[in-house]
Amino acid sequence: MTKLDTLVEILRDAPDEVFIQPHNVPDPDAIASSLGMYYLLAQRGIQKLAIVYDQEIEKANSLRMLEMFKVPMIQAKDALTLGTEDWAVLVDAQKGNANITDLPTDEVASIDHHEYKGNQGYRFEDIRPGVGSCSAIIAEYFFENNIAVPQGIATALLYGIFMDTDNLTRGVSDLDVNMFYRLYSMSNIDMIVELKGNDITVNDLELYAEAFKTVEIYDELAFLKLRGVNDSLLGAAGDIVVSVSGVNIVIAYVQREDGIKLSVRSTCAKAKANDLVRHITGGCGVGGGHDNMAGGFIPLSELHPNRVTDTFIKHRAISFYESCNG
Ligand SMILES: [Mn+2]
Repeated sequence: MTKLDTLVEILRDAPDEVFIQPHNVPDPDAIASSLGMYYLLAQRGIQKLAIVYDQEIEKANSLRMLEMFKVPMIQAKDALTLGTEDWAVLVDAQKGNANITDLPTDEVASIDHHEYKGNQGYRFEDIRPGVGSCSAIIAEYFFENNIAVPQGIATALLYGIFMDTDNLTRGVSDLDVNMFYRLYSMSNIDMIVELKGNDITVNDLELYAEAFKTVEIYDELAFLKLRGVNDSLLGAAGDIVVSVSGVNIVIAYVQREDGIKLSVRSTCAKAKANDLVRHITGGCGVGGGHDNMAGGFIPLSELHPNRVTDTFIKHRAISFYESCNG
């Protein structure tokens, strides 16, 4: 029995609908994984199936993906039939993480590549933190079960692997490379070219321009502050700054109404992104992720009124960095 067989067998007992749910503000890897999982489950006869996500899709390439691949995703607020009798299969996400809304559904399964959050009582879990993308895990489900991958889905999964591994350079595992290789010949590369040409909007460009002016460098560390609500740009802006010669660690953050959202990048083995973000948010927020990329959040209520946020973040990051060098 394959993993997919096991999952399908469990889902056959679903009392009502089965919702596939990626993390909030879905990125290309989350969208591709949801689409792949939707196809697999539909193909295996699971009916009453939908993809639901919370919040907004912000990035231009993610929005373009929805159109190009006709991804049947709906926002949680529009999922009128969603209720406690329904089941959810989480993809590219785990229950209890700061990046996913706990909807009324019963989360019966998780397929993910983020840091393991511990036993959350799923009936099925396939969580592989060593893999660079969730798309690679979903692609393996197709091949393991000899299910032909339609061109659109192959292309979406290829793009998901591409984006989450920063063009096969970040946190790449053998599985990412093998799946990339197998999907490549089935994919439509013109579509990838088009997606790459839809990375950012004109409005994003303005936010980037403003954010890059805030960059402060301290040795291998760089700080970047973004304005505005579109916090999905955080990681992308961080990726650009980490490519600056001499910079190996980036702390990008945005002050929102409800708190501070952080995104960390590191190409430095001794100062890992997940350890750094946990150090910054220690005792006042949540943080986690991979060695190379991580994220965190500090709620407004935890922010000390007499401590300037920028200074607080810089102080914590620098003290962590110095301790790694010490
Ligand atoms: Mn992912």
